[in-house]
Amino acid sequence: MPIMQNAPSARPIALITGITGQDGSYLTELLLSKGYEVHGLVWRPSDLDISFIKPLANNPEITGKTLFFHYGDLADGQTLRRTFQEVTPQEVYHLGGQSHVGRSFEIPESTCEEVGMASLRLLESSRALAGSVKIYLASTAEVFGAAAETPQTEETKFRPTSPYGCAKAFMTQISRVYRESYGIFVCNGILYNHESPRRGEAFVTRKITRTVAAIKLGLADKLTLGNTQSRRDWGHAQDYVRAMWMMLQHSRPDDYIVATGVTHSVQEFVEAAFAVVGLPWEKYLVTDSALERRLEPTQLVGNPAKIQQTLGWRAGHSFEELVREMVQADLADLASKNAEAVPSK
Ligand code: NAP
Ligand code: G4F
Repeated sequence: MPIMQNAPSARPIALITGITGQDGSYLTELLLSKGYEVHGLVWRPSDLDISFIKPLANNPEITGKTLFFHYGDLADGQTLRRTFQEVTPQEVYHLGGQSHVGRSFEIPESTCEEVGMASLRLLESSRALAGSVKIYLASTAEVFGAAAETPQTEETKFRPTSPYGCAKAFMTQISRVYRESYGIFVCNGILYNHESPRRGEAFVTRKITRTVAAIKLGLADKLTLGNTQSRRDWGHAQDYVRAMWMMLQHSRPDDYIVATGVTHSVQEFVEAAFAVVGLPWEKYLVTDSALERRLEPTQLVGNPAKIQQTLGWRAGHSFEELVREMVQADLADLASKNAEAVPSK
């Protein structure tokens, strides 16, 4: 995939880190549909071939015209600064970095480096840019961890329970310092779990829908999970990337909770997913304590009143619609891959 430099453009210019991830791919589609020129920081070139950005990256009507890729690691401050200077973005959406909470216990140093220090590097690169740049930072409900109150608001105290949550808390707080000290337009979206057919398979919802689809197609015979009593406030990624864009269109930079305000347990997600394919969950669900985390956040549920009242944001998908969409997408994907694997007579 060639790396393209941007030509002078009348379109608004956005730079996305983590463009190959779940949110990055949906955000790219949203911004392109709004007439933006989109630049994506790609960490590993091979990602373009396997990520959900591939259809756009392979479309000659888009790539090199309104969509451009730049290779760079978030650990590399030089590259980050150079990319900023080449692209001169008006809006930056910083979505890149290790995003798995459980994994952050295994690789705490690199998680804190990618999530915490890389965000500081990005703020420094923005400070060096002449002109105004608006920045979105991907904060998370994990900053609340052992939550001091339920539901959480923008004022709730940070009490993270994972290395990932600590790194995101640092990012959120240092960016507030930069906003107040240097007048940088930076917004933190404190996002609760958001899912879609593009969710990574290591996260519980996609693990469930992928395995349920595989069981339905006769490709698997059990679903093994850790803590099924754990509850999450689950929304749809497409609604949440819309919230990111809305934050940067407002006249004043601020931080916003993005959540549905409703929780479901992992067990409820499992039951809903098996109901889509008409199979009894009791026959297939197995729990394994080795998959449980050392420490879990308690009662993570967000109060989205501020973003609803200030920006007019609303979630557009129900829990049931989300589960159905994910199961059906996995059924279609696995069925087509399976058909490819079996030579036709
Ligand atoms: P994701 O699918 O895991 O995407 C993360 C992206 O970052 C991927 O493109 C990944 O590339 C890239 N990346 C990882 N390490 C990098 C590095 N060192 N340098 C450059 N890029 C790197 O995550 P997501 O669900 O889209 O979430 C987007 C952001 O929102 C993340 O920062 C996440 O922590 C945060 N967030 C997510 C949720 C949620 O429920 N989804 C909620 C709150 C906050 P590879 O694919 O090659 O690893
Ligand atoms: O799907 P999960 O791995 O997501 P988690 O830990 O809530 O983190 C996600 O949401 C955060 C926002 O709240 C983001 F900041 C973060 O980047 C990420 O997107 O786990 C959800 C729950 C946990 O309680 C976990 O213990 O599911 C439980 N679970 C039970 N069995 C499992 C499994 N999680 C995973 N990944 N795999 C299991 O087998």
